[in-house]
Amino acid sequence: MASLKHFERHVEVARKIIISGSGLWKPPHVITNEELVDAYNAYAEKFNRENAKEIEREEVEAKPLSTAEFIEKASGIKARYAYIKDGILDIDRMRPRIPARSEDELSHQAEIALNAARIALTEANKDASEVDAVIVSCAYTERSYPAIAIEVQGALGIKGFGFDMLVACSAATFALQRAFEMVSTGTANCVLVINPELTSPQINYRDRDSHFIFGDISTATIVESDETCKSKHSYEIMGTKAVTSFSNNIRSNFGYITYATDADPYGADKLFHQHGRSVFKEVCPMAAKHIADHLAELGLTPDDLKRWWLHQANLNMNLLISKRLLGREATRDEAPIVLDEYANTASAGSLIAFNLYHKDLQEGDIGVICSFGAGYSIGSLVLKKRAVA
Ligand code: CO8
Repeated sequence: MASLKHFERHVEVARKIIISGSGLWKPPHVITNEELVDAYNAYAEKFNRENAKEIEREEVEAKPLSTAEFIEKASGIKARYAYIKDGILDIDRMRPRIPARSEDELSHQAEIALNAARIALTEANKDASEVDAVIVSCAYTERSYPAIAIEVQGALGIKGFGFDMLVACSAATFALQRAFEMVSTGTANCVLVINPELTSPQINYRDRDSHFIFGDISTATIVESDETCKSKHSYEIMGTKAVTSFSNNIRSNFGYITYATDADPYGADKLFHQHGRSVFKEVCPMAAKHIADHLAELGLTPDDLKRWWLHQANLNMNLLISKRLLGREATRDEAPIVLDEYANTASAGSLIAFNLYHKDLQEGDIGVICSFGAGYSIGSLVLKKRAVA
């Protein structure tokens, strides 16, 4: 025990762990609320026409209509990016038409992972040869193995190791915590963490309650020590904190067991579904307490934060969380919102906010990256800006 303490102290003194670069890649296609609602409503009206008799006999429930006004007011979302738009708005399909790729081709998810990774490497002023571990962490991977991370590692010519991990909305923060630990203990010197959130294939565009929530995106982050860091903008990771608590309120039952259970592999329960109101009510206090506890452990208070890079699921959730902690709603400058343009991008949301809103911070400014969502899972990293090089 004594030697472990000594080791921890030694690590603390010897190496500061740094976020030295980040990358954000946006898909080329945008879908506005209006486009999505028009397609959903055309589908719902067709369904209701075709099932008019059953609906009248109360054997089938009529599909309710969606509105763009509701979506923006309830969530703050105005649009989202789509990796492939073709097929999503086709009311006879309502899912993207993603071309299958052969085993000899780069996979879709590795491609978008690489797009963000290359930007992060440039921002960190790093060559791929200086990276020695790759983590691909997101809500879904398009296959079980070989890991997408190893495919990316191969494409970039990185020596070392890579692995995939899934933690739904907290995949990015949990992976950054693993990277922090790896660099702290010396199992890796420079870790590339990538979040290729290809959510569109898992969205039920026929479900009025959730058809608007998600968008596709890819983010990447470089974690290394101050000894190797040579980037202009860098952040010391002051501390990390993770918590999970089981809940059925957000689920996707898609999985390899379906082949053996004879369940419908394309059933609605295999796609994303949730009890959104319950999630809202339960997760906001959990996330607020989590941030308060994490700051207290570091001898800080919410007033010490210059920036809140919060998970981007719902504008009203973020306002409520900041109000609980500050006694007032955080301003957009303090807690940037990217939901209007990007929608909910699963684990990447807080990292999009970080990518877009960090360079203006001054040396010594403190911020928190915090994710919250399915699991439930909550993850945070408290960062301190270093001198601009
Ligand atoms: N248009 C018009 N009206 C609607 C619509 C719509 N599209 N949808 C619902 N309504 C109606 C409802 O029927 C209801 O009507 P009534 O009052 O007559 O019953 C009324 O509007 C209010 O409905 P809700 O109470 O459901 O509305 P909310 O104010 O709660 O807003 C939200 C719904 C926006 C979903 C909100 O509850 C929310 O954002 N909750 C938080 C959810 C959350 O954070 N979830 C995390 C999910 S992400 C995650 O964990 C990662 C998963 C992995 C990624 C998955 C990729 C696919």
